[in-house]
Amino acid sequence: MLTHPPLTRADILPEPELPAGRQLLDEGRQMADLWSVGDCAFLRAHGCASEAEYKRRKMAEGTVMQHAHLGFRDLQRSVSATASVYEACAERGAVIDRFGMCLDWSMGFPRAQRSHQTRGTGILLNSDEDFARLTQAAPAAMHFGDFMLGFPAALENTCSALAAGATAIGNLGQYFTFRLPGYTDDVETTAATVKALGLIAAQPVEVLVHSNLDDGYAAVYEDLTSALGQAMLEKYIITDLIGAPYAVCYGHHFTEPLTRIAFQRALAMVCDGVPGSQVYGATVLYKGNHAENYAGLSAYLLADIAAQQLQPTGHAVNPVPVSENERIPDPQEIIDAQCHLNRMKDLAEGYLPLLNLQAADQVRDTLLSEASGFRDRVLHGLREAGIDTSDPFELLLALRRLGGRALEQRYGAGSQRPDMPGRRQPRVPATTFTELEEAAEAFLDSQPGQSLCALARPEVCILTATTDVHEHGKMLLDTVFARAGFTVADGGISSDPADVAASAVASGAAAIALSTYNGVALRYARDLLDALAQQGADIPVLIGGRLNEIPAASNTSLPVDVSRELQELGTYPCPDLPAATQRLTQLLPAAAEKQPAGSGRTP
Ligand code: B12
Repeated sequence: MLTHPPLTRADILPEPELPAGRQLLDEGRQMADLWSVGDCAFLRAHGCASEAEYKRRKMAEGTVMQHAHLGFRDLQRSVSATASVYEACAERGAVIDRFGMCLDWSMGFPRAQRSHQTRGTGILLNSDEDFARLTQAAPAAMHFGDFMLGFPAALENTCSALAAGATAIGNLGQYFTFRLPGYTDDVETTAATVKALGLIAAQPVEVLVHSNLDDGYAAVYEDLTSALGQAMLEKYIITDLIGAPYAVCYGHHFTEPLTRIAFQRALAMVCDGVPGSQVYGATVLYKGNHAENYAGLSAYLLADIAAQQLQPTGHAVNPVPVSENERIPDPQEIIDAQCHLNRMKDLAEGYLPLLNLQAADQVRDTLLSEASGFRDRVLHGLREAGIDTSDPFELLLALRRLGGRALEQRYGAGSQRPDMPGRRQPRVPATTFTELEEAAEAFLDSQPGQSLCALARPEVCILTATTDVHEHGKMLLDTVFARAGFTVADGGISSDPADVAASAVASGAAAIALSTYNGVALRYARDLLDALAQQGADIPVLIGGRLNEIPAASNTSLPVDVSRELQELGTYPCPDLPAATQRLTQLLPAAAEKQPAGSGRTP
């Protein structure tokens, strides 16, 4: 059994001096005289002071709210899409209560530094006016979440969002896991975030601090009790230490109804009275074509509508368009998903009398008791290590530096797994991990999987890495390559090209397997090949995930496939694991000859 040496302050916060949380909060609070919640189409249309007030009204009426996520690189296109999606849905009787703006990751950098940063697929807002154009585009609440809190531009972006009339601002979840390319200053990031939180807390109207748990550690915790414990820790920081209302979002990785509903019912207890922001669609269910993805959409909408009708928590339901696994959706696909939700709200009603919530409430109770244990163990462990857990700056930075995996390993609820040192047996398993495990096993049992096993040898090392936060593709590769019998080197998550090249050389990798999703495949591949060439290394690069980019001269703001360009550049685009096996068979012939076909795999 793995025993962890006790943590010390020097392990986590070795700096002799760090900013004081209380002072940062004060700096933010003092800015409230200059920066306060402004007017916008939503607040005007509904005569309310904040989205929280609106949500409480809808909860009392028993209305299930609708959330639409949208954002194209071109601002004018985003503004007109917001208006036209709202109107087209309203004509069909579907009311969009709120929009979530899918902002670009370069928004995380302060405005003065943005022009030369790598861009993804989202909107870039560069001034107060840009934010206001969106909040005036439709009478729905405008939620600015991605790349706001948790980044060096947190304060600047929060000022603009408040002035434009936004009363739900996020995304605390991203603070823990998202990284900006080429930028590593976590002290500056945390200081900017704490100041922004001080400004939010000092507003005379209720401004919700939104956290998408699945953007944060819920994507890496194997146990849903840790994910709920994370919500408790975040609430402690946001509400108890800072004095702002904390609004949870969850959903991407909750693929089956029992735990999806149980988690919502547990959150109702944790957030006592503060409405949730939204429940995100179970986006990982989208694996097929549009027709198949509609089944996933209907399945989680039924669970979410029922959950809201049985116990309203204020989470607007987010029907994710069925093109989700291809690229960012176009406006018609967003309209279709919203109309689908609206119709499902009628149809779901007939199911309510059939639901027996006993099983869900048993899971809820386990979640609640184990999650509070997790929270208490984390806080106790950090205090013992010499972290001031009453200082939001110290606590945030310590949680971020430790990382989700280490927090769960040290303080998770389940017992340690004798078969896998460092991992625990989840009390309420997160389905993503179970599904990745099943996908790895199914592949290894298949004919291409057997060929990969035959090719593998411990002296052949494959380095895996990701260009951005998406790490499930990498987890799958790690499991498959290791079980096939290769040595796997870790090139990291959100790694910069030069670091991946250096790690590949240092580990003597025979191939690099790169997973990329953010619409930066081509630029990243070019930089990686340059970095390898600078090191005098000729290591083949297999690349998979979402191989697309928005062309510089695009008038649709939609990304296009760049597989052919990646091939011309000299990398090996792989749509799936069988394609990777085929490539490796060509690239590692020596190993293939030495190893007789049909050899076994590592347990
Ligand atoms: C889960 C998910 C997330 C999670 C990631 C959690 C985590 N820690 O991993 C969260 C919620 C955090 C997230 C965040 C974002 N996401 Co996301 N996400 C997804 C989602 C739903 C699944 C992707 C995934 O992990 N699949 C699991 C893997 C195992 O399956 P797979 O993708 O089919 O992969 C197969 C192959 O491609 C292969 N593979 C993968 N990599 C490699 C590499 C090699 C070498 C090989 C051989 C094979 C291989 O393995 C699989 C088996 O065949 C997709 C949509 C979808 N349904 O696919 C969007 C998606 C990838 N995300 C997207 C976006 C835009 C984002 C954000 C930028 C949104 C935002 N504004 O905040 C952020 C990222 C921010 C950042 N800093 O990078 C877009 C990308 C758009 C594009 N390029 O066109 C997508 C397509 C959604 C969409 N339609 O808009 N996301």
